[in-house]
Amino acid sequence: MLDLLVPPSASPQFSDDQIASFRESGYVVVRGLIPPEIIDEMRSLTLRQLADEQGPVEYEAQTRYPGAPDSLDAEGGRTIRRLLQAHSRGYVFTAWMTFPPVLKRLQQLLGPEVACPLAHHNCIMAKQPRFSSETGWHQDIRYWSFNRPELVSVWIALGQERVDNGCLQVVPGSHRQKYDRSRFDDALFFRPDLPQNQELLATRQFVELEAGDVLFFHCLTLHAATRNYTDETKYAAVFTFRAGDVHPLPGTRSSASPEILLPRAL
Ligand SMILES: O=C(O)CCC(=O)C(=O)O
Repeated sequence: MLDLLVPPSASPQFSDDQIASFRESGYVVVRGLIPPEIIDEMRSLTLRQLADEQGPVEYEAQTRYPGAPDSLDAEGGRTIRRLLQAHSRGYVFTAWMTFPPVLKRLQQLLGPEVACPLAHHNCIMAKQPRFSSETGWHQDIRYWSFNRPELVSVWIALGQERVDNGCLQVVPGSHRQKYDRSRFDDALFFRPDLPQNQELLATRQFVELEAGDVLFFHCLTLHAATRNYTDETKYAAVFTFRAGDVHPLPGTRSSASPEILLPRAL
């Protein structure tokens, strides 16, 4: 059982400036939010399950992202990109959500009732050196179906995230703009070939992280990442959260899986 007591050094909640920055930019980073013992356990489970190819997984070839092998049988096609269903892989992938400095921050962004849909993210991203692909510019909400686009994703770095190993890139303030459908391609990636889009993408920021750092980002924030150009795999655990009055639409993939309801704020 993990000891989730707040270490004396941990700041218990977002400052007003951090909340304002999240509302303005669509993301905020908290350094060292997740204690090392939680990160170590997440990382060792990840390494073991990756080595055992413990399913369910998504392979590089299945992403169909630029640079991915053409098929599962092509060289590198069965390189694991995502360990899916993180919550089923070890209690640590659930326990961290009730770590008070995390729960409090989720409630500051989403209100007193927070739920974690298991249908989206809920995975460990692995970006392996020999075979990894480019994730194009997108908003996470594109394949999700909720009554309001008010969800926050949480990206937990399980090791260093740098420009050269394919850290996340985000466009500050992109969650506050409305975009014509024509600015996205058929797969709902934001088209980097359009001059109007290029102007916006030129303002991107690279989100470099250390193990235990956490990126909170809005489901409408445009983000992307390159492949991993180093010789070490990059790992991150990623989950999404919704407010109490944001509901998955019936009959969609978003409502097809259960959710974890987090303890309510008093
Ligand atoms: O690490 C990456 O390639 C980004 C993944 C991503 O943005 C996503 O799965 O929504």
